[in-house]
Amino acid sequence: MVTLLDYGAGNIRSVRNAIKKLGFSVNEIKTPEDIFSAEKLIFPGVGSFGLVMQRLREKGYAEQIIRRIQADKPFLGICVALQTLYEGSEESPGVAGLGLIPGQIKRFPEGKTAVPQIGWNGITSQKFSPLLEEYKGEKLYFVHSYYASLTEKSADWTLATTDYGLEFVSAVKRGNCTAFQFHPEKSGEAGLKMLANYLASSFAETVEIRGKNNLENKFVATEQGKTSIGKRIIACLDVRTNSSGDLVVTKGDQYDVKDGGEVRNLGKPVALARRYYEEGADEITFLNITGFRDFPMQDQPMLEVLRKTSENVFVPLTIGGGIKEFTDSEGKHYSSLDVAHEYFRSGADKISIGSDAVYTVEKYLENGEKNGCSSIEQISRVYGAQAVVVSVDPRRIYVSFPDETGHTVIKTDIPGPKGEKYCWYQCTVKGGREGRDIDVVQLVTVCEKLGAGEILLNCIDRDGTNSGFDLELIQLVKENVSIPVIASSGAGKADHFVEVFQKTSADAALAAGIFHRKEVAIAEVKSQVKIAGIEVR
Ligand code: 1PR
Repeated sequence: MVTLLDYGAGNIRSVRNAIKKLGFSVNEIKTPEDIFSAEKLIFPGVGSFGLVMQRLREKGYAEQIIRRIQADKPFLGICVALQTLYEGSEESPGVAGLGLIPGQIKRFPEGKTAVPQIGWNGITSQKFSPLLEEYKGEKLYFVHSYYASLTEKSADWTLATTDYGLEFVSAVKRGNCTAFQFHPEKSGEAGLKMLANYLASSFAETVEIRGKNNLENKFVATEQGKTSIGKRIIACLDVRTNSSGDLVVTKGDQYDVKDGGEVRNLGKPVALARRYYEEGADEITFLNITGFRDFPMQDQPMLEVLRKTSENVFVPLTIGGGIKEFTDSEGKHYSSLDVAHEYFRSGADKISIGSDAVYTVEKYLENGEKNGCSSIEQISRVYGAQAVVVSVDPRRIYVSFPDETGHTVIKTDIPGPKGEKYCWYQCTVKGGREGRDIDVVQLVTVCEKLGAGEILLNCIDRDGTNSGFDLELIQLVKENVSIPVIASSGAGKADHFVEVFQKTSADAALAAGIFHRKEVAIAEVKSQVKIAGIEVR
């Protein structure tokens, strides 16, 4: 029996599903004392440092966690849970952490690497832990903007380190208390093995091998002695209801998903997502492409897709479509935070905002200031920037001269229909149906300011064409933001992935059609990318 510390924020469904998958049953905390008395405790930290600490204090959990760790009872913390063991964090100044490990959590410096770190990186072990047994240096999934630094005062806690612009502490351990900065429940088979080790080890065994500092077990992920983040390969499933009322995976050509008036049906969402997980996708994205019309809280099948998918898929899941505030027919108001909460509780790790981000940026540009009320701001404040993706649907607008428009213009190698040598990228809403007077640079820079953690960069001109990614668009966006950028639209062969990573600094590349139609396998993409000397999981 494993006890899960659920304090009501974010996606802990994946941890629960991973434990169940490994054959254990899951118990919930009912009273603060349960934290102390639990046989095995897992604390999956989700949300900002301040929010987590506030919830732990309000519920009377903080003292019990400290008591448990001081009594050396088995404890496994994940992500922000590792950070709460320290004295405080730059993320929430003035909020005290649990204070078991000396030191402050810091923010990754801007400029060197994209922040947040989102993706698969390695770990270098610094001492023995039964939890890392049989770990062969595979990459694990990280998603965070803040890190624990290596200091002399906290050195005896350091179990493993990772490199991301600098070397940081990616796992801590003292006695039976272990915490990981990465997400084992989102790290495929390698992560599940670590969870299995925790669940299988008995308290007595763990105590017995404590103190064994077996550096023979030390491993590093690269020959240079440093770990490095891989470029992510993402499978995307555009989902909508067809005329028979079934929820299907579809795929458009430049956003037109119909053939002879019928919605193209390329498979069932849950089964396809599982296939991509098993074939090695680093992430799965679902886009509810009629989300701008439908309201997700009434669109229960989509929530069910997430719930079912997360039972067997142990890599990150993103869901987009319809994330906005809404008033239902009975006058009940739902904030976009309510909608996002429902998605997170159903198994999503990140939510993706499309149309609503465009409207938000328009208002921001009109007023010149943040109002704190937009979906991006609200969700980012509660769940952290890393949980908020902005999905952009731009299209090229060609001009003959750069000063023909007030928008950011690029000189392009792909001339327009009348031989125009310049273009700007217009943002659209409602699944590309409506163009707005806002360009892609305005959109992404304001979204970053408002708290978005990642950009999913589609391109209507390339979508479904198999002609390769729009490299000019991708590099333009990369040059204007410091958050990670996912290149999307147009992949037609494995070489297109190599090209996008060689010619732009995209952090990930996403494709739909070629995977659905089985034209190229994910493994083939990864092997081509690897042969080109680019790091992948
Ligand atoms: O506006 O917040 O409700 O979100 C709606 C979301 O649905 C947006 O993220 C928008 O991109 C997406 N969407 C809406 N309509 C369509 C459509 O196709 N008719 N899909 C649509 C956008 C782009 C990618 C596609 C890549 C790769 N699809 O999802 O997977 O272009 O395709 P490829 O590899 O086959 O070229 P909101």
